[in-house]
Amino acid sequence: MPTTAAELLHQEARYGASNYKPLDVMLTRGEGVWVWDLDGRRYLDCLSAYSAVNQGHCHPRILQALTEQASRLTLTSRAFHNDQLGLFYEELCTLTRSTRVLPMNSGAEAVETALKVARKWAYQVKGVAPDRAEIIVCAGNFHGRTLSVVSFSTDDASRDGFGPFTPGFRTIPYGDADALEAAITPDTAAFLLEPIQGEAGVIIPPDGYLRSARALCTAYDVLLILDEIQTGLGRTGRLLAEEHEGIEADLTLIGKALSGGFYPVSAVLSHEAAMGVLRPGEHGSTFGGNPLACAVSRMALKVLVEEGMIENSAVQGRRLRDGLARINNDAVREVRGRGLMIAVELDPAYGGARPVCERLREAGLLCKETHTHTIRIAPPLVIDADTVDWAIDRFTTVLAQG
Ligand code: IF1
Repeated sequence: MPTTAAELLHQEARYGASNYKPLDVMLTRGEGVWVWDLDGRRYLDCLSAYSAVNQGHCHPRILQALTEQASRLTLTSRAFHNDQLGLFYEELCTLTRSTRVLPMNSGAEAVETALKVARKWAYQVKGVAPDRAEIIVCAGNFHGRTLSVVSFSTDDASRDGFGPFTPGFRTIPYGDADALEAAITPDTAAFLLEPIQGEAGVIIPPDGYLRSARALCTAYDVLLILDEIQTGLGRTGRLLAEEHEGIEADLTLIGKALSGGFYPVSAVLSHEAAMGVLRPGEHGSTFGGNPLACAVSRMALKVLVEEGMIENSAVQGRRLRDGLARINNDAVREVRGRGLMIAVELDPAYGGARPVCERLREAGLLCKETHTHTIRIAPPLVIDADTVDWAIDRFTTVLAQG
């Protein structure tokens, strides 16, 4: 039975697909904002599994909800009703001011579901001719790894070698409302975007862009689909990032922290007109809406709100961003973000973000680089001020070593 990090790494290399290049750290335990490796070293988790662990690692109340439900009923399939689904539906719709919800598992499945609903809505409600529906997406998007989703990716690594691709998508620059209006045709079903582009490097659109997108989609009868799988559930200091511009999407996608990192759960939130196009047997999933997922998600949402995590994200995010921006080091070109969705962009002359992430690991922080020169910083939303200050201090020291 392999037990050392070296033995476990060998197992991964021998038997696993090589579709990731993880940082050199072998984690074995997590609690709150902290994780521990096999040698007992402690790290501040500044990635939160890409915002799936907003509530902190192994949150005790979510764990209790999981174990209680898991000992009673885990999966029934949707061929039968279960006593958690209706409760999950109502609590999620009430919290997000939605009318309807369709539960899925991964974020990509929620995106695919929204694409299908938008196309069906275009044919049945808007009157677009069969197979002519178009969906507008943004350059720099990240919406998952399924074949239809990578069909409209602008990232070569996500697309190369996976053709032929799903047709019916039109790409425009992110943040450009004029480009959106110019791209809309009578066949346009929907506009899909992230309120803040995560994988692209925490790209925040110009103020008013989401309001303009909302107005244009309303004016031209186009569904506005906001992918809040990463920005949602408190990450940017509001429950949903759309709130920063006071708008409501027609379809909102959530996932990741919807289960607090305990279980793959995603959902498509909608108003009646869009989701109403689906009839029994037209869409589904073996695990979608299962009682274990529902029980875990109900508690994940409950602790997120009851324990003030959303407000804490705003407060500690401001503290962390201001602290990072005050680092007096030419290596830092820009610090940007909303709430605890933060990126530090390094000067290209500094040698890239990956070596900094490796030095940060030695200093006890786990961060992830994106696009060569950018470090993403996204700790769990339960981080406190002392830990924020500790992180700023570590960042300062590590950058000074460069
Ligand atoms: C990986 C990236 C982030 C997402 C948004 C949908 C999905 C994601 C805005 C799909 C998922 C994950 C995927 C994960 C790493 C991570 C990621 F680096 F890949 F791009 F966060 F930025 N919409 N993002 O961020 O959700 O199907 O994964 O549940 O693929 O390594 P999923």
